Amino acid sequence: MKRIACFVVAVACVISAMAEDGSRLWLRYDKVEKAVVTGPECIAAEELRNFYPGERVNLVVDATMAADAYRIEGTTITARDERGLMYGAYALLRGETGYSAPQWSLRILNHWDNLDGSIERGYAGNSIFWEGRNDTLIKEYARANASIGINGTVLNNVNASPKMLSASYLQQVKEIADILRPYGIRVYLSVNFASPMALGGLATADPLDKKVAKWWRAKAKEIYKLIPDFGGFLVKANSEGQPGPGDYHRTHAEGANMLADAVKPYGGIIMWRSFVYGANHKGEDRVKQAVSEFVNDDGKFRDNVILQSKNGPLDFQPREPYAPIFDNMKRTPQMAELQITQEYLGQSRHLVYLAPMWQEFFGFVKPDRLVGIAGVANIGLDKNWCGHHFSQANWYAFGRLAWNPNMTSEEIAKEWLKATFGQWTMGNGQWGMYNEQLTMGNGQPENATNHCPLSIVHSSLLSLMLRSREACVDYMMPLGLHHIFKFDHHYGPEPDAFKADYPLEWCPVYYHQADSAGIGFNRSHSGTNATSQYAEPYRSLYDDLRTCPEQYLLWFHHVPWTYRMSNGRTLWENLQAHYDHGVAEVEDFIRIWQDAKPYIDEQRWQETNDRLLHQLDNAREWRHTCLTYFRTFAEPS
Ligand code: BDP
Repeated sequence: MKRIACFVVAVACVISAMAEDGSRLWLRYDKVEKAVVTGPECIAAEELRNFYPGERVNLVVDATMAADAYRIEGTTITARDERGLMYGAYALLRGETGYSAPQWSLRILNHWDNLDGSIERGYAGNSIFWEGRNDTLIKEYARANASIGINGTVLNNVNASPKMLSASYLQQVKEIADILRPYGIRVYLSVNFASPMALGGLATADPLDKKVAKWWRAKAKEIYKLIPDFGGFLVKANSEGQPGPGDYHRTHAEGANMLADAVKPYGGIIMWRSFVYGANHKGEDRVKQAVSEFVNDDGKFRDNVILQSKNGPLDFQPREPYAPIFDNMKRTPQMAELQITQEYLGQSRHLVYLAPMWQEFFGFVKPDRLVGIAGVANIGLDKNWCGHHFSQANWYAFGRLAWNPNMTSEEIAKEWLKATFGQWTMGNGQWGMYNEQLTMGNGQPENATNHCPLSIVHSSLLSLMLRSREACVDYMMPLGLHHIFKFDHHYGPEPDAFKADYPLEWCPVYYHQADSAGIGFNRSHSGTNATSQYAEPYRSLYDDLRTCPEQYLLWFHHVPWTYRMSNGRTLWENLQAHYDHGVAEVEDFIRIWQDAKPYIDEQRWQETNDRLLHQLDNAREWRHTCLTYFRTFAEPS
């Protein structure tokens, strides 16, 4: 009886299958034009007047409130200024109440967009900023970011063209900044350290050369004249062929401080990246090099320099232990760089929800140790912005975690699903869709006696998202394996790859070290001793094969194929089981998606389904290629 009742309610709520291309993201409010809004005329007022379904909202300015914070009591929003009111307005539209303040004042997207319009590691079409620039889209982009609290954006690739700082491009930056400003978003630029030579005609870019420092000061002045609230520079120096202070035997601190002095009078900052390897510490285990490179600079940076480091010590792998540089730089403000674009997690072809991965990181590097957060954007000119409809969830999750890293992955996914796919708001505040055949995430048919079917669909999609990252780890590189991707494009497996003319640090065989004795990279005290870079208790925990968490096992240890794992089975058996599980998970995701079909609009359902089918093929390819190759060592004939 209960089932039937739910069915009737839900069917009544199913929307007609209208064409949906995903371009509206999570901002799918119905235009109601109902509320009378009192208070300052601003973005908050505009959004609420258009979309708030209640009768009245009061916007109150209170100068004693913290920056960006808001308080929602009933339908009164209080904040320090219009920006806080704007964040409060989007929160009210989400259904929030109470007080909220962001964890960090720097919540920044990093676009790896090139001036020719292409995007490094972009999987959703060309740049919205360069070449195909589209100001309507840029405004929508600003609004989407504002709705989740993002307040800064770096407009160009860290592998920066010196042309970025030419007068004609700076004029374009000004125009973009003018569009973003009302939404509280500041603009930053990546700079090429050798710009004074390439652009200014100087003979050197030595940071201690007076003419070089003068050139940067003049450039800063020119920028701030155009863009008074310009945020500052992001710098990739002496990394992967980029120029830097090391070219003149200067330290990172000397390089960063020279730039910091140039922007200091205007309140600008320098975000200096620690992603450096292969220069001064060539030959050393790559995951150790950032600490080796930077530890002597600790405490030597100006106070407007922030060291920006990737969450893991290698490079945005599906799973890495946290980067020990966060333990080692004790007197340097630090930011974490997360990658929203799924370079190593199936790009825009796999459904992988990244919030669980980022939360894992915050479990080790507590948010209060950081002064800001950056996310490498996954946005391009594709109709749905991110290539995959579900990749929008990663942009959303980044913003929400940048505001409040204590939110759970589940809370964020629920919010996003509701805003993106939940057009059915039920009277009791529940939302969802109904399908009798739906199964719970674990594949067990749901029992009608304990769940209303509405919540079954809800929990199925939620469960799919929450399991997706672990599934990806399992079918790609379980148990601490890493970087066994195909060369260059990082999509698909190539465990046997070794190219003599490439740096060793780019070769999969260097990372998995499979041989007849076992598999894994010995980074314990008997190996490269990378474990010594960690603070306790992790140093000891990771160093000992018996206490190392199994999810990092092959990251830190070279382990015999016959090694008995905690479940009593051998390493080789476990490795195979992980690959099998990863593939089985994707099969289940497809079942869940099939069952949701009647309740999702046609276009988004079909496009997501096509990608899921492709994901399954790719997951099977990973399993087959990796296990076939590893078997030659584990089970020699
Ligand atoms: C790697 C990317 C490369 C980036 C580099 C970086 O493969 O394209 O330029 O990181 O972060 O993940 O600088």
